Amino acid sequence: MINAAKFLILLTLLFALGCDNGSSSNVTTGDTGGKPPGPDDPCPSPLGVEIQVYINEVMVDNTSAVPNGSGEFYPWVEFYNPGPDSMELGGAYFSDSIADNQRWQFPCQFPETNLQAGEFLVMFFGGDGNPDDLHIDFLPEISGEHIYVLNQSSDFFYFNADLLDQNQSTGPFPDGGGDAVPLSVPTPGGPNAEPIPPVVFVRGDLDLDLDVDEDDLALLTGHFSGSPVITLCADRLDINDNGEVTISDLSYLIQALEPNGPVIPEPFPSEGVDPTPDNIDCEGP
Ligand SMILES: [Ca+2]
Ligand SMILES: [Ca+2]
Ligand SMILES: [Ca+2]
Ligand SMILES: [Ca+2]
Repeated sequence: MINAAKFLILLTLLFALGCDNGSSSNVTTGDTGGKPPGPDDPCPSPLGVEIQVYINEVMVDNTSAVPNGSGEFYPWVEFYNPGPDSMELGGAYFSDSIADNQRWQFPCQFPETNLQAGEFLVMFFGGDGNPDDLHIDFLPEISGEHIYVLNQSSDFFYFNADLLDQNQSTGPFPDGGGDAVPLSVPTPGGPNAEPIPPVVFVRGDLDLDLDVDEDDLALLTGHFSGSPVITLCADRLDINDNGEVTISDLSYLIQALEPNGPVIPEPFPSEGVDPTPDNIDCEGP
């Protein structure tokens, strides 16, 4: 019995050690083409617990907002060390894929990757694979839902690029680990600005009287026959909330105004925000 218990303890210890080494040795081996892991690795990947740094702000469609050192416009991501200790990102991985979370590794020879407590680091995408260049060596998708991964699992950053306009960034407010929301102004290298306040509207209310009736139907009919309704919040016209303004919205509104017709999707009948992401702008009345 005693021997069996010792054996079990040994097995448990071996398993724990194996797991501990496994995450880092696999990383090293995979990255160096089979070179044995160990202290010889000039740029070892840090363990997850060693990196307490947030992915803090992201701009994927940077056409004119933030130039890089060469005056070019590439997507960028901001990292933030909330402290109290300094953090070294050299050797850590960054990726836009959970399945492939080692897409790019921070180089080790740059003093910039050592973040003091409270410090921000802005990294541009679009590197050319040159390890002497402090650029992320891939380009991110600029539409759809995404999750970014730091150091394989140290931090995850989820955002929906479809909610962002060109030159608009997303991140938590205040800085740190909260949900990413579209921010009122990009702040690369500094504390995040306040979120853009959500725009409220009534779906189907085209004449802005907070009611949906035959007057709005007349306007929507005109919209599809040569008298377009001009509104910054085109979400009002997406009566069936399918993410596009088409003639089907007109037939939906006609039916919705009939007795026992279909109900117009929210926000209706009261003002509210569009609950479903889409590419339609809604920035004001
Ligand atoms: Ca910022
Ligand atoms: Ca109305
Ligand atoms: Ca529609
Ligand atoms: Ca919508």
